[in-house]
Amino acid sequence: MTDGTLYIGTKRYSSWSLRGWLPVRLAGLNVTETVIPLAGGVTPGVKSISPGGTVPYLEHNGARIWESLAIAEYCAEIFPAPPSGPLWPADRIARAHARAIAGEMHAGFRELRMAMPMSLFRPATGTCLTQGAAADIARIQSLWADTRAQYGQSGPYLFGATFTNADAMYAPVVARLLTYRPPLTTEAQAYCDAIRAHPLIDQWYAEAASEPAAWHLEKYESAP
Ligand SMILES: N[C@@H](CCC(=O)N[C@@H](CS)C(=O)NCC(=O)O)C(=O)O
Repeated sequence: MTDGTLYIGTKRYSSWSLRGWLPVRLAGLNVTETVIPLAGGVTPGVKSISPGGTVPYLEHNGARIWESLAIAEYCAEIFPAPPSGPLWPADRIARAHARAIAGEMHAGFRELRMAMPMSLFRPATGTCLTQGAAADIARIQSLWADTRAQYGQSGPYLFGATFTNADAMYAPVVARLLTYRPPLTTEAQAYCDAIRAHPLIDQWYAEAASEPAAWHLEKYESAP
């Protein structure tokens, strides 16, 4: 018997699902995971289950939460001190910065998200680096560098040794950069490598690799 269900989309493509799944797993919520194969547009199985019509969607002990950032906040609120470390930085100023950059990701970087959809195993040619995507990547590298310079001295993540909700919000960006391989600064590449090496990211990639071939969508699998 679990405390609820986390609904997510196909792991090889669903960037928002990864943003919700990470805090749920970091917090150690005892929930069943249901993966709904995405249709690559409107997915009837998602529309019928989620109040917001999107995944991730979490049902937990009576709470019904859609929107990845709301799931991240919920996890941090009910499990403020999981073994992996706090989901938001303990320091108030650092925490405000973490929420600002997480919010910037949740609300923006549309050009990057459109030009380079998350597709974990797609063979990439690098031809999809539009001007808008390049501008988004420049801003992301700058905010990563700024955050790490201010708060990241104790480890490889944005706020040091602990993988926080801010890292969870940017993990799908890392996945895109690893797939499409645009030019990156040495520091940004090191951050991407650290995120990819995290055990939960490794688990996500492994589970994505074992999804049924019938769930694969041709438009996200062929080289762009
Ligand atoms: N702002 C939402 C975005 C969620 C979202 O767009 N999820 C996609 C999957 S990655 C979705 O559910 N699409 C609807 C569908 O496939 O019908 C969040 O942060 O959770």
